[in-house]
Amino acid sequence: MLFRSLLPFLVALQPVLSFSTSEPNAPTYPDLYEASITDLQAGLDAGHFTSVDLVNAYLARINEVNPVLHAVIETSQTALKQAARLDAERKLGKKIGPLHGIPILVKDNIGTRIQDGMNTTAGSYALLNSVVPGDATIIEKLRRAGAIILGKANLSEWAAFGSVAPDGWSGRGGQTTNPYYPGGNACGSSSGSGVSSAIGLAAATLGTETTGSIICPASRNNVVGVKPTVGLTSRKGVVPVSEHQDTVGPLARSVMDAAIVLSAIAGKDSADNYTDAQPAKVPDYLAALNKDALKGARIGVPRGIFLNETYTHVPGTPALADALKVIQGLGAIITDPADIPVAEEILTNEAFGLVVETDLKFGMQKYLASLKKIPTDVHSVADIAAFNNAHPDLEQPALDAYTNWNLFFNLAASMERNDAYFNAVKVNRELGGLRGIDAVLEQYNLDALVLPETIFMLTLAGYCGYPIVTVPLGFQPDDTEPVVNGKDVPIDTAPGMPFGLLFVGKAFSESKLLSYAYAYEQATQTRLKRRAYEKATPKTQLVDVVGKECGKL
Ligand SMILES: *[C@@H]1O[C@H](CO)[C@@H](O)[C@H](O)[C@H]1NC(C)=O
Ligand SMILES: *[C@@H]1O[C@H](CO)[C@@H](O)[C@H](O)[C@H]1NC(C)=O
Ligand SMILES: *[C@@H]1O[C@H](CO)[C@@H](O)[C@H](O)[C@H]1NC(C)=O
Ligand SMILES: CC(=O)N[C@H]1CO[C@H](CO)[C@@H](O)[C@@H]1O
Repeated sequence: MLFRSLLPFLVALQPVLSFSTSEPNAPTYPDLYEASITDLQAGLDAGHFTSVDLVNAYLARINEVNPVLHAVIETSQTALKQAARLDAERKLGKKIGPLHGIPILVKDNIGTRIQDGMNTTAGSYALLNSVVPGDATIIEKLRRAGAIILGKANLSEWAAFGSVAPDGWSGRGGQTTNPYYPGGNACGSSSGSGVSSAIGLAAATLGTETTGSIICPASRNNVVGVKPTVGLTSRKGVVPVSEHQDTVGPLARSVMDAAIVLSAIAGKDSADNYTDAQPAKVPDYLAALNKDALKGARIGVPRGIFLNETYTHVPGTPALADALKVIQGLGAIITDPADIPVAEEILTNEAFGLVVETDLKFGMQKYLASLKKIPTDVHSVADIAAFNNAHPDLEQPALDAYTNWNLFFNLAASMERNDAYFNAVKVNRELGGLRGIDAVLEQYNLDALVLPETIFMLTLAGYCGYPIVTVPLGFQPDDTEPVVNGKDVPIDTAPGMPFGLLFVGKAFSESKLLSYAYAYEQATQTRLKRRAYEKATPKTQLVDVVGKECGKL
């Protein structure tokens, strides 16, 4: 297996903090800010630390920085018990999967069994103490791979498609902020997942995307994000926005970690028939990683509105030229520009709102009907809007810039699955796919597109449910003048704020996209060039917890 053959090499490459060198078998502890899943498995297998130690260390790290960053809403009451059980199994030589004993945080819109003592609320008090029927399918899969579900990450409430609030704000979790600049925007809606992955509050995290909600926070927090093709990962048990666009994927500190987590959560699920469309067998995403993957690859650069400052500010644009040189240096054949003729239609496409709002109405109704108990008695988007209006103290932050509270819920409430809706579904799919991404790949005979993170590409790939992988590209320059858009409004433009590079391809091309991202990552290692600011950097390390009782931390 590639996993095993790479192990010694990777352990040697990663920064390892060694605290004692006097004994021959002295334990070495990976720095939890960077530790990869491979590092952690090596240390766990060698007996240098346990999964209980890992959980204690991550919980302490969360407690340290959460008052500043608000990245986590809740932590599991059973994580230590899960860890102890997995430690005991490891001792007996039983490893149930590649994530055995590895703590993972998941976005708060992903259902977790109530036995763990955690809510599933999408950040809203409207779902506080609601009872889910059980784990979401992807959580079951994580557990089957051995993962410990450590807690729930904060998010833009309702994954940003309910009330209109700042990125990373939820009623229950407060305002998530970026660890690379005080008060910086962590982007959304998987804000807490991006932040937690960035500074090592867990080994990796899960997010969800409808339009940009994995890729933007991954990009803006200096981590790798994978937005899988819609239908690669089951949405059963996930609070929905749009069945046509929603997808669940990993945010992680390396492409390899993202590939390990994606391999664990991908797969068909009879409870989500969109997963019927995926190939019969889940590809081995780890085996696909190859630092020579870009040799001979045909890569196109779509420009036009995607990178035009008249339409959108793209902080990564100045870094693109150097990235293209690297990609070319790795043997790729670059077509630049490889423009997408229909791209400007994004600016006036009314089908998007029609599809997402209609899906939100009916998807939310179905989700709420699946719950075993809802103390607030909300059963529809209209009920949630009414709840928000009745509880402005809980559900409406006092910000001048955000007044149109229930915009999406109000729009959704009157939608119907009529001819206009079904036509809009078709328009979106074709605009993103046949006339969009498929068309440009075919016209220029390309394997993939590459460009800095830009909202319009996230939008286009969202329409047709196509995959994107983002990998760290750079940071806003140190002499950037911070742009403050209002009191308490997260800051987008500031020194040191990260941005990512996107690899975009056709449906179910994740193996290819991951391998290109891996080749680029191995050649550049941009993530390692900068760390979070002091107060956003957790200090607890394994050395502080190994051999100590958690109560003494
Ligand atoms: C949800 O959170 C509340 C308040 O923190 C807590 O009392 C309750 O036990 C949690 N619910 C579940 C199912 O864990
Ligand atoms: C899934 O099943 C529903 C209900 O049977 C059906 O209307 C829908 O077209 C199916 N969707 C897909 C993508 O197979
Ligand atoms: C950006 O778009 C504007 C308006 O369409 C156009 O005038 C301008 O030439 C474009 N800029 C570039 C660099 O293509
Ligand atoms: C785990 C944790 O720190 N949760 C906090 C999340 O944010 C809310 C609102 O700020 C706090 O009340 C929780 O304690």
